[in-house]
Amino acid sequence: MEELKQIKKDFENEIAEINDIHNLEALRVAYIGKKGKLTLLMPKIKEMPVEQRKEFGQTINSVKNLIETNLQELKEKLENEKILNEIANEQPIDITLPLNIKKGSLHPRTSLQKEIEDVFVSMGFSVEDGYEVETEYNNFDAVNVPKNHPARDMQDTFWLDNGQLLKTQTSAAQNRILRKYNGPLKAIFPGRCFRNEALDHSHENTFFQIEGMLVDKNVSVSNLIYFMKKMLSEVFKTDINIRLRPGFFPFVEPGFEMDATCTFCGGKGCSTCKNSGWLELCPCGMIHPNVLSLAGINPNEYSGFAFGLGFDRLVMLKTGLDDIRYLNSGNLKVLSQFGVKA
Ligand code: FA5
Repeated sequence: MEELKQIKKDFENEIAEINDIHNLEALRVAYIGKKGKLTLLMPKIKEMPVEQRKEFGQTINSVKNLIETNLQELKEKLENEKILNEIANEQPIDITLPLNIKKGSLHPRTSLQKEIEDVFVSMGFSVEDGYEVETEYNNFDAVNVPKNHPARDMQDTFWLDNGQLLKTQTSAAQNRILRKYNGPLKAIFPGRCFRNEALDHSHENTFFQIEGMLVDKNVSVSNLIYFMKKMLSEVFKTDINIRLRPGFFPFVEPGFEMDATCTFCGGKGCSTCKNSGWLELCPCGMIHPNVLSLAGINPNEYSGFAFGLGFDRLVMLKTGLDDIRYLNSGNLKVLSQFGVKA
């Protein structure tokens, strides 16, 4: 019992000196570890006279409890102190400081494309992909422009050595998409087009079109007018009127040029619309029966409309940019004025 009392006393003296977690662990091992002072006393119970065992057993247990409780309390205290210390020494963060991070923005073409896609998707259209390198068949033959037809000369084509070409129009994807659905479909397919043209403020050799097709039973020109009017009104956030004039494209019959009320003067007449009140926006028409047949769709059962929006020109109208060449220039001074934060 004397030894036990001494152990308790020693422990209390030693723990009072401890101020870090490593020494605390060493103290635990020294007293209640496998070969600790208190642990080694335990077997001695058996050597004692029976009448002393009970008292000794209770005392050794209470000393053990006291040691464990003291160790646990100090451990928690030291751990808390460590955390508070770390917090106190942390570099303060000033959340009011300006961040010197230059964020990019979406190209005006990209943000308008997303807007237009959203409008069409909300009307049940899917958004399809086209290729940039295309076969002569898809770009011309499959859309009813046979070899040696003068209509091929309307588009100055970049030919590749292997006989393929850089697509001159998004219409090059028509055949593939018509085959994919093989019947009713509503799809738009934006894409980059290439023509070997002389450049000016409204002509690029690399430009974008957004093409659309709707195929079903009994589709008429009024469906075409409805969807185009709806799309333009959403994009320009105002009611837009459109009108159709006859236009020739081998893949539509009848074919049209579609004009919209000038977004700058609201139709009154200004320099942008050359005082006509109208802006030429996009060629369109009812899909030619040959185009449907070439894609394996029966033109007696199905009809449809198609349009090919000159997308860069729409971006110019929306942004007020007066030269198409800015759009491919990478000129951040110009482009960042219209960018939508990504
Ligand atoms: C076509 O490309 C037809 N595939 C469009 C079409 C689709 C008609 C479906 C009917 C049905 P066009 O060559 O007119 O048509 O070009 C369409 C639009 O692309 C033009 O109105 C113009 O806005 C734009 N575009 C054409 N060439 C250029 C160019 N070099 N630079 C910028 N935009 C151009």
